[in-house]
Amino acid sequence: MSDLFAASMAGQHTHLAAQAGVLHGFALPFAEALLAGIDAALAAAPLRHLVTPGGHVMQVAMSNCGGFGWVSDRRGYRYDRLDPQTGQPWLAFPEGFLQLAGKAAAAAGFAGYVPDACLINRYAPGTRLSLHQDRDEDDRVAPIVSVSLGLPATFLFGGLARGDKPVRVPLLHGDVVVWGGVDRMRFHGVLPVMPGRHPQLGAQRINLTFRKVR
Ligand SMILES: O=C(O)CCC(=O)C(=O)O
Ligand SMILES: [Mn+2]
Repeated sequence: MSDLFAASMAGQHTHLAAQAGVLHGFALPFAEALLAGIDAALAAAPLRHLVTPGGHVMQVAMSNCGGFGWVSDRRGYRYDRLDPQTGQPWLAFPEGFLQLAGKAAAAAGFAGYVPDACLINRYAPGTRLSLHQDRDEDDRVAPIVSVSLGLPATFLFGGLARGDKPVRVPLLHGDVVVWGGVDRMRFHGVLPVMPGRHPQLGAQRINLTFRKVR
């Protein structure tokens, strides 16, 4: 997609469902702060490929910041206050993270959003994320605020049943997807990221998903 297209979409919202939508370009004013924060978070807790309970190595490389981090191993999926790899707490939300998440949630109709976790996902070209629900959080109503940085991607946004046919949502650097309330438990995923180079991030897509765990 061209820069012209990206610029023409910035500031627009795409409605996905009653309580879900895309805020095009919403994170662009925060991009510099987000990239600095991601560097700091990854210096404390390097990206790693987690193992699923079934023994598969995940394609997406992951880390976390905030009060809780999402982790997976042979024992299951869960949130942990400590990085199992270092035994240390995850880096507290860097500058700008809570502000962006709160403003994006408010723009999508969820006032007063205060997340306590941020999963950092790194997609190399060819990497996908299969359809799933975010279901390890105690709070199943507060929104997920999902920020796209770097290479474009196609987000799949499905229904409340795994078999519901998902819509394909093109996402660019700076786009934010928000889903909560009655749409909080919708299935979603990401198609394989196409090869390319992003001016700031190079050959990768980074996604931040903010969640309210407790
Ligand atoms: O990368 C994305 O856009 C979605 C990530 C996601 O669904 C997750 O981390 O649970
Ligand atoms: Mn998810």
